[in-house]
Amino acid sequence: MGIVNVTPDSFSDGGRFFATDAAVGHALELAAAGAVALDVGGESTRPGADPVDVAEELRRIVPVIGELAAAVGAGVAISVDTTKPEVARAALAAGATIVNDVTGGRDPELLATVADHDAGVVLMHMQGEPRTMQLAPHYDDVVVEVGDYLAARVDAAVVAGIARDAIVADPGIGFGKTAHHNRVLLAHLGELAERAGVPLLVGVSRKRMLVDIVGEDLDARDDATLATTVLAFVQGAAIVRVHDVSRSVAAAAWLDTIATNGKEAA
Ligand code: PMM
Repeated sequence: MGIVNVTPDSFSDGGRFFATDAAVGHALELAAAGAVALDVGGESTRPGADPVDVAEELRRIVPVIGELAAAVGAGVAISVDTTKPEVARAALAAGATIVNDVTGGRDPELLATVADHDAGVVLMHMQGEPRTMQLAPHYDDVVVEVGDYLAARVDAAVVAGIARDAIVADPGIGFGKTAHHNRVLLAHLGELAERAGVPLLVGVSRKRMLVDIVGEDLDARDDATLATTVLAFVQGAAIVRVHDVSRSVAAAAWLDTIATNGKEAA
């Protein structure tokens, strides 16, 4: 899944793709690089970010989604990264087929909207909310708590009328978690997927936990992202959400080749 942030304050691309044309052009490059989904977001969820109102979020993303829906082939899905039912509804009407909700469908109206449109949904775990989530994250057992939370959100989505095979769960790396919590979750993706009962999506791309290891340099951050992509796939994740799609697509192909050759040799 390629990340298309249509925000002036995104921490990772500095708002370079704020204009509609630039966002569409960037998204099409990600599709050409092999993305199977394009995740279009108009509200930054980075720690401490200010909320954006519905009208502004719609103004940012609906034209981008409309243009992308007309331009991409059937093999590429458009996802909208939003927590607001009104925005989800407009995005689905404009051609998106997936809603990526970092609040895990806390708003029942969002789940009902996804069900009404027969759309897919990504349900992410977040402790607290973006403005305050990094102040004092606490878990007694982060794998059990995040896994059981995801399972409960999946159940809520199914009760709302969303098909189980249209649901993906996400442990929410960096969302109300310390560096230690993030690392424990990444080391237990298989157990998390089992607890959640649906495939997992993992987003680590260019995040603070990598900056803490390799520094601010973008190339180094993308190399470190690649390491987490490989880790995520080896641990059984189904989808990674990344800025640099071509690196992750290449790594996934190499991983497949190596794993297949290994099985043939055995
Ligand atoms: N991370 C961000 C935004 N949306 N959605 C999902 N499902 N998972 C994530 O990890 C996630 C997300 C923040 O990162 P960005 O500003 O680079 O998009």
